[in-house]
Amino acid sequence: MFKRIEDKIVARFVNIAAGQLGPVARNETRTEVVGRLMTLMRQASCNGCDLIVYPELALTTFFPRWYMDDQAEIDAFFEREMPGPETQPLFDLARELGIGFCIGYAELTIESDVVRRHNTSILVDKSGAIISKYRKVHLPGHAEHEPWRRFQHLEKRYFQPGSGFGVVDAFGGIVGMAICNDRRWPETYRVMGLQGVEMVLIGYNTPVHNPPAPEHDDLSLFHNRLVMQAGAYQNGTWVVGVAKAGLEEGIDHIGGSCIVAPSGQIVAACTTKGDEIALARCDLDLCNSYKRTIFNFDIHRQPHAYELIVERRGRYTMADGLPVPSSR
Ligand code: CDT
Repeated sequence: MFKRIEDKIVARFVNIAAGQLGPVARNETRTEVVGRLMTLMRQASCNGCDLIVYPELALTTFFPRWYMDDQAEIDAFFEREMPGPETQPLFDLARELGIGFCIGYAELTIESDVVRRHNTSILVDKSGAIISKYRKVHLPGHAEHEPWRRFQHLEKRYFQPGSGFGVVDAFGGIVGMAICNDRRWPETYRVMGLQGVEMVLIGYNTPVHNPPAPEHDDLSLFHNRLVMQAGAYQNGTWVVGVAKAGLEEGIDHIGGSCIVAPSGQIVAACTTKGDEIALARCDLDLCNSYKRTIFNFDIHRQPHAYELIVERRGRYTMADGLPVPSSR
C-alpha cells in the first residue's frame, strides 16, 4: 500500500527490531547493560532498522521481586536524569547510526520537593532526542511484603501509576507505548486505537511462575501472545512486544519477544532467552484495511453501550468497608 504525498508515491515502511535482553544480574552496572544495549543497536542498524525497542526496566535487574524498606537501596535502581552519564552513550550511538529507540527504566523525579517514582518508557528519535514519555498505568502485584510467595512482585510499593496512554507522530506513523502488565488490558490498546495508533511498543518482564495463580504457569507464553495479537487485530495496529528473558537472579522469565502485524499474525519472534534481535519490515498502511473495515470505529463502535467501562473499576463496590456486588 502506498500514500500519495505531493505527487510522490511514498511507502510507509518502518524497519523495527525487537531488542530482547537476557537476564540482568543485580550486580551488573548500568555501563555494562548499556554496552549490551549498544551491541543490539549496532546489529539492528546493520540490518537497516529505523527503530529498536528494548524491554521494561531494561537498565537493571527486575528489582520489584525483592522487598526493601531502605529508601536509598530502592532509589539506587532509579534514574534521576535521562540521559545520565551512564546512558548518554546509547543516545550518542543512536544519533551516530541514525536509529531511534524505545526503552524502559525506573524514573525518579523531584518537583517542588515532591518525589515521584514511575515505571517509565521513552521514545527517542534518530537524532537522539526524547520525543515521548509514557508512565506505566497498570501496576501489578502488591505493596506489602507477602512472605508466602517464593518471590515478591512489589510494583505497587515502588511506583506510582501513570495517568494515560498518549500517542505521538513519529517514524512516519502514529506511535504509542505501554509497559508489561498494560498489554493484558484491552483498554490499553483501545485508548490508543481511538487516537489512530499504528505501532504500540511494549517492553516486559514476566516471570514464568505467578505465585497467586501457579495453575497459569504453563500458559504464560500463550497468554503473552494472546493479548498482544488480540490488541493488534482489534485496533488495526502493529504491536512490538519485547522481553527481558531468562533466569534472572534465580527467577525464570518468559522470552517470546515478537512483532505482531495488524492482522494479529506474528511476523518475527526471538527464539532464545538471551540478548537477541527479531526484525520486521512493518508496512504501516497494513493498518488501514482493518481501521477502514471491520474495526472502523466511527461506523461500528457503540459507546453508549460501554458506560460501565469508565464508571466502574470492577465487579464490586465498597459499602461500609465491605465489598458488595454492584447492581446490574
Ligand atoms: N512487569 C510486569 O508487569 N509483570 C507482570 C507479571 C504479572 S504475574 C503473571 C505481567 O503482567 O507480565
